[in-house]
Amino acid sequence: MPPKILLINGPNLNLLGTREPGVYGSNTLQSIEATCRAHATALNLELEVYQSNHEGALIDCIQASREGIAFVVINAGGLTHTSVALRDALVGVGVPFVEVHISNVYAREDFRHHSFLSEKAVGVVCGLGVVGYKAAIEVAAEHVRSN
Ligand code: CA2
Repeated sequence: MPPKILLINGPNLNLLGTREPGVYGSNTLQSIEATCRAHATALNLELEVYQSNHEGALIDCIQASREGIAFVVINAGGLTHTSVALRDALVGVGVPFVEVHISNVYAREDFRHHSFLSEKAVGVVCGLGVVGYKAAIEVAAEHVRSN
């Protein structure tokens, strides 16, 4: 059985491809998930995907990842900049994770420059669009093979 990794997308990322293409590109969340699944399969990983607009649901999903998930790739959306609870969940389950942002958060408003997750992440990718998700999956592949 290939190792399982989990891709989590947070609030409003279900709107990808419908609005703000100048900031977030024109790919839908479904197409990003399909691209990530194909990339994971090519790296002999199984990919589960989850998106929610609700902080508590995201925390439940992270807690459930204790069972059988080797690595998490997460774009927590706006909760990145506000949620101690999401950080606590990620630290609490102890599953290694990479933080992804489609846009370059450092080229945007100051409030996007701080992340409650980064300090606990294996690494952070931002500003690379879909490529950033693919890079995070490659990091997951390396990580599960070397740990
Ligand atoms: O760049 C990213 O991936 C973000 O995580 C996206 C979040 C934002 O709050 C973070 O600062 C950076 C927002 C997601 C909203 O996505 C939309 C997509 C299309 C249309 C409207 C919103």
